[in-house]
Order: sequence, then structure tokens, then C-alpha cells
Amino acid sequence: MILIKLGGSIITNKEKPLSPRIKTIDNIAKQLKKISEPFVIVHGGGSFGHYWSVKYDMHTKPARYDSHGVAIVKNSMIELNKIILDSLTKNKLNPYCLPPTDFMSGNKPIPSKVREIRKIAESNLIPVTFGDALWYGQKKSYILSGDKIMSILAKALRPRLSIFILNVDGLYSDLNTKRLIYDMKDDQVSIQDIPMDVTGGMTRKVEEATKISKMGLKVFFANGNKPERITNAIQKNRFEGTIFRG
Ligand code: IP8
Repeated sequence: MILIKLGGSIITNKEKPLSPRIKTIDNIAKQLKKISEPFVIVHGGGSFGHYWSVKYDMHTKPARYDSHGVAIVKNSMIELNKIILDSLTKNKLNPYCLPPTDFMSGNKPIPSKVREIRKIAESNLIPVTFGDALWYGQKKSYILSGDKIMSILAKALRPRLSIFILNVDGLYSDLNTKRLIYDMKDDQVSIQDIPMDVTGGMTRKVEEATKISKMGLKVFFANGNKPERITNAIQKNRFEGTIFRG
């Protein structure tokens, strides 16, 4: 079992609201077609969900956010999700859309529903879920990030590899020189040392990736603009990016 997160920065143009990167998504889908073992896809919000959650001031902390904001963020994620599903089906894959409400209650995973995801993945379907605006309870809602979903699923499904697909080669120890960290353990890097990107999105990814690796599971950050790196990691154990060893 493999877990794959398609980051918002690779599937959309983060500089421009509501702009999917269709060609990039298609190229990734073509590589995913080559994978012969069960896998699950999680995708982020990029210039869809993040654009609107910034506009409506919505965050990961449960609070009484503007109801119209919840509706708009959710709608935009469905729109982006449809683009991903269409690309996958066009490339002869069998996505099975699973909005996070299918396996989350408030901010807690529903164990039986999460276990079902493995069964779905083992039956020639590809479960596809995504970061979303979720109902929390007591008139509160919150943004559940796709990165957080990765660690929720990793904990329950124990994938042999979790891959975060980015718009860069991996984790840089220095943003100016773009020196790449190949192995988080060997490089002895801690989260505090990671340079912040503009959105802080990389910090959250590193936090969740570290959490997953501490479960004894392997995590890999790869560049989705070079999608063969995804299949090289899965099929050839060749890791061109940043690896977090479990
Ligand atoms: O891009 C957040 O998912 P992420 C999705 O994985 C929304 O952080 C709704 C902003």
C-alpha cells in the first residue's frame, strides 16, 4: 500500500486563483497508471481551497467561521477534485472519490471507515480524498489539510511508502542555494532548521512527514514536474528527492 499526496502547489498555479495545472496533473496520472500495487491519493487545495479559505479567514482551528465561506471553500474543493478525477479516468485509472466526510466525524477519524479505504484500494479502485472545510460541531467548522489526512491514513493503513508530491525537488536546507536535503536522518535536520516558504505550507508538510516517519514508516518528498521520480521510488527504490526513514 502506497499513500500519495498531490500538493496544491503542483496541481494548481498558486499565483493565480482557480487555475489547475491540467498538463502536470495528466503527466502525473500517466505515471500513476504504471503502479501495480494498491495506492490511495490525497490532494491539497492550492489556488482553489486555499484561495477561498484566505478570503473567508478560515483556518485549521475549529471556530464559528462564515457559513458562506464554508460553502464556497467546499464547492471549490469539489471542483478541483473533479478535475483530478477526470484526469485519472481519462488515463484509464479507476478513482473512487472519498470526501473526508466519508471517514471523519468532527476532527476524529472513523476507524471502520478508514479501514475500508484499504479494501477499496485492494479492489482495483483508487481511493481519492482531499483537504476540505469540515463541520466540527456546535456551529463550528475547520479546515482539514490534506497533509493531516496523510498522517491519519498512515497511522491506520501503515503504507510501505508515503509520497508527498511537490513543485520543487524536495526539502532545501537553504532556499537561496537550493541545497537539497537527501535524507532527513543523515542530514540531522530538525523542523526548526527548515526555511519557511511563503505560505508556511512546507512546515506543515515536514511536521506531518516527521510524524509519519516516527510511526516507523518511510516518507518521500518528490518533484511532480519530474513524475517518473514517483514510479522510480515505488518500483525501483530509487529516491531522487528527500527521504524520511521510518
Ligand atoms: O492544501 C487544504 O488542504 P492542503 C484544503 O492539503 C483547503 O493544506 C480547503 C484549503
